[in-house]
Amino acid sequence: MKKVITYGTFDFLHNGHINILRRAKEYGDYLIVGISSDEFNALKGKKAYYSFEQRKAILEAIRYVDKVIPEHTWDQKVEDIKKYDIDVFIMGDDWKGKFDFLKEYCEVIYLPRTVGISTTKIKTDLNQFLKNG
Ligand code: C2G
Repeated sequence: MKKVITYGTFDFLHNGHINILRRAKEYGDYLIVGISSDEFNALKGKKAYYSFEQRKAILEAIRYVDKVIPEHTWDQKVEDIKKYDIDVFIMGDDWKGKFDFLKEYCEVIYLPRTVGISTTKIKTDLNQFLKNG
């Protein structure tokens, strides 16, 4: 069984998230997603609207996702890759190059981001919508 892993916050789930999860699954048979804990989000300078538990429940409902694990630190990826016997590590290309050190343990692939959507854009647009009705 070919196993794939990816990581992220996945707040305000949108089509960009779905696109990367769908494409990541195409590289294997089993997709694990490491979801950033609320504490790790703070380290990333992010504050998610949905809690870790909520984001975990949402991700577990997606047909491409086989298992969700917590992401607590930047350094856990090597341990996760070994623990879950991962063949392919996938991230959006906004991270291009940042995880090349994992090539020692598995294939590392950066996929093009989905243009025109982001959690930040959703928040900005929603604010505008609420102001203008
Ligand atoms: N993504 C995408 N297209 C978008 C938005 C996001 O392909 N329009 C991808 C990102 O490239 C990432 C994944 O969706 O691979 C999750 O994005 P975020 O939730 O923003 O995750 P991030 O904060 O980048 O956390 O250790 C890695 C970090 O946890 C990644």
